[in-house]
Amino acid sequence: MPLAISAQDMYTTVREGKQFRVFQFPKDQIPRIDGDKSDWDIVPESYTYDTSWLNDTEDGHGTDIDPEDLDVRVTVGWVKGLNRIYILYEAFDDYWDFERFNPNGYLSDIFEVVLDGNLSGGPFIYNPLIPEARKWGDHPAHIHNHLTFSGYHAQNYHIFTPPTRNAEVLVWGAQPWIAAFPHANFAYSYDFSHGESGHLVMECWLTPFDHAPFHQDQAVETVLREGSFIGLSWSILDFDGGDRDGHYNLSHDTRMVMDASYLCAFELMPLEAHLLPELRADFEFQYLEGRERAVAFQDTSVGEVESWYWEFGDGNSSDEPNPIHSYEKSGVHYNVSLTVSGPKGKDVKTRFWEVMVE
Ligand SMILES: [Ca+2]
Ligand SMILES: [Ca+2]
Ligand SMILES: [Ca+2]
Repeated sequence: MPLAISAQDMYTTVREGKQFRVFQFPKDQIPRIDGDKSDWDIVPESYTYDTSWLNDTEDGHGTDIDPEDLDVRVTVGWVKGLNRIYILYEAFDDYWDFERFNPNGYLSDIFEVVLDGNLSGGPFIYNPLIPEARKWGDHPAHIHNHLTFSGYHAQNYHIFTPPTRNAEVLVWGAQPWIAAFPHANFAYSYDFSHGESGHLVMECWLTPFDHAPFHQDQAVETVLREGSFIGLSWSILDFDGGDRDGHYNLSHDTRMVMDASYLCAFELMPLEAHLLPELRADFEFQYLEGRERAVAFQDTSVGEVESWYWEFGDGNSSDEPNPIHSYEKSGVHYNVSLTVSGPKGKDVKTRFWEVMVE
């Protein structure tokens, strides 16, 4: 179950507790990762965070960002039942820089994304318990910190825009495997060369993790649930042919790149009303422990329902919204049906052979 606390309780400093939103795609309209953004046309504009949400808190631009220098739009989505965060990144840059190499190993303009699937918060690059780990190099403390701590409970993706040398991502952490398919998937669309201006589209999915260690087989994905929150932020590192020109970030605090307490709270939203059917019958059920052959049925229909009619498959029926039914015979599988009626008509859901009483 989602925790019954608000994002405000969890993030009191970042963006004054503002709750950002993740759009839910219906399962028959999942975005195709192909660089064509038309499958995002169903997303209302209110889910898109443009340049006006950013602040360059390190390189001097502040919130006074010249759209002739950099202009971006970021939209985030999810699909109920899949542990994936979909991102659409649309950007204009006056100088796309993708032939550079700097001593930190960053190639090209960077769209830096940090994801904390289970809102653990806290530092995730340098362990504050081992201050020596802040020193680069082959100091044993640094190596130990890197392999056991960096990116473990929150993950930092330096996404190249555009890809360079066939690389899409540099993972700042000890788990480069998180950027490989099927944990992630990237596609781009752009028509410019190094040093030119132009528009770029990048769409991707990333997998959220409760923890993602060096050893992939010990990783635990975050199970995404409607109404719960993830930690997420991004920063655009804009290089325009020289030193870095900007560190434009959503958190308004560049500590976001290494400390998950500076991420923003994003809520996994339900489907927008216009994407829901007018009426669709559905239900779930649960076997009640300690009560022999008793099954609790729960209506999960979509749309306005005025009356319910349950057929339990043994000749008995009920017109309660959420009945509990005790079967007489065990060792049988039952076909259970729920018929719902409302202003938009009538609909029925049958679960064939799904209710089996021991
Ligand atoms: Ca697409
Ligand atoms: Ca620029
Ligand atoms: Ca640039």
